[in-house]
Amino acid sequence: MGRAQLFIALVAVTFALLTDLVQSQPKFLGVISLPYPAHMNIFTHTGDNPTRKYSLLVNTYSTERNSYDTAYMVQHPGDHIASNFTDVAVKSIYNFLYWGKEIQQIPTSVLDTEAILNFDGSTISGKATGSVYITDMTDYTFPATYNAASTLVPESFMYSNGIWKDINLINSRDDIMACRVQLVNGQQRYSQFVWLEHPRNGFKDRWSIHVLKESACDTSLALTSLKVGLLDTYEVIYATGQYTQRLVLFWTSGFNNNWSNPDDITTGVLETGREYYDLTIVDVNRDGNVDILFTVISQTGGSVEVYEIPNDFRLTESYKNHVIASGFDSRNGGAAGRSPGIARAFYPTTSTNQKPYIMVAGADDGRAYVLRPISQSANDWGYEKIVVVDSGPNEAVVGMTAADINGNGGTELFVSLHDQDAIRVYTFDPEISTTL
Ligand SMILES: [Ca+2]
Ligand SMILES: [Ca+2]
Ligand SMILES: [Ca+2]
Repeated sequence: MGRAQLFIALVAVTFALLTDLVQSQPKFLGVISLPYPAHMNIFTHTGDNPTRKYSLLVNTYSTERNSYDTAYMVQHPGDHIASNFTDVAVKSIYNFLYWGKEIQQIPTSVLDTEAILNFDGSTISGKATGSVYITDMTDYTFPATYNAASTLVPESFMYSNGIWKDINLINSRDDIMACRVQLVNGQQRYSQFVWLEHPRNGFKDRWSIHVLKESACDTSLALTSLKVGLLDTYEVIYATGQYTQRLVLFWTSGFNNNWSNPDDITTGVLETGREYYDLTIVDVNRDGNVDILFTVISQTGGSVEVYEIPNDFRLTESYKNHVIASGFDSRNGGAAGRSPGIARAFYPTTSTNQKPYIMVAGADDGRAYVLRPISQSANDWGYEKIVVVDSGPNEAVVGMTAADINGNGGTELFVSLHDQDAIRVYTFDPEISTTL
């Protein structure tokens, strides 16, 4: 090998290493400023313009008693990368929240319009009456918000998230399923698996709340459909309990997957004794079978874990557990501090023919993480744990979400720094040379 070839070889190796680095550590793009940002999700608009396709939904919370919180939409951030988001429009959607939890887009098919679903409720005095808000975005100037969980006598339930599903198959309108909790002196009084019935006369009427299972779940839930043998397909819901300290599944034997009769629903218990928080269903190791991705939150030693679902999902002892990240410690010093928070799968680029990365909000440890699979082998559950940002101890990082907001192939990652009134934006676009 001559000098020139050696030089080219070295450059090629260095470039390969750098490229690898680019994929691991996203580049910082800018900051969107708004007070107390927490949970976030992407909102997808109809229309073809790639830089106007996405907006960012942001929930907020203040820990002050009797205070109200606001939900925001950061409009079309993909149009504002050049200015580092200094000129992005931040629209207030609703400002009577009690500690915003998950905020998510309602599929356009449900209400035939752009709409947002929002959950709240907390343990703070004066902020305990949680709600399930539906916001009709037909008129962006004056969005209209309805509480699907309102009752004649207000009840103190905390709601975290929910799923849409036509549960009773009667009016072919999608209903909402959720897990909710009522606390008395910090202890759970009720942890309920419920469904909220879409009113016959449209979503602006009063919704009825039906309890499906008591002492069941209180935080996250996700729906999937699973085959058993060649012929049988079941709808299955996996759910977490932070207060029940149970990780459970529900399935229905109701006709045509009707979930409205509690007697048709069987509960399976996967695990007990830890605080189970976030849960999604995704094929983590890309072997063709969906898995349960969930977080176990704790003051010390929190973790991100996966359960592989066996051929017959009802055999709870046959689920296979993999801890993919551990050692999450709350650094806020308080007994209520927990880490991590949410863990969600995403792709750093448009190539989806590989294992997804996992974003992990550290919650009370003040950090945001990305877990990068160290190999593409379905049997390898190893991940590199990358700290995207560390906002410091005594601070909270609750929200993370991602999308390619300018349509150029590299994914942008949003991280909310609650105590810095800042949403930091990063990109996995290898062509952007801004440094972290
Ligand atoms: Ca229905
Ligand atoms: Ca899998
Ligand atoms: Ca991009």
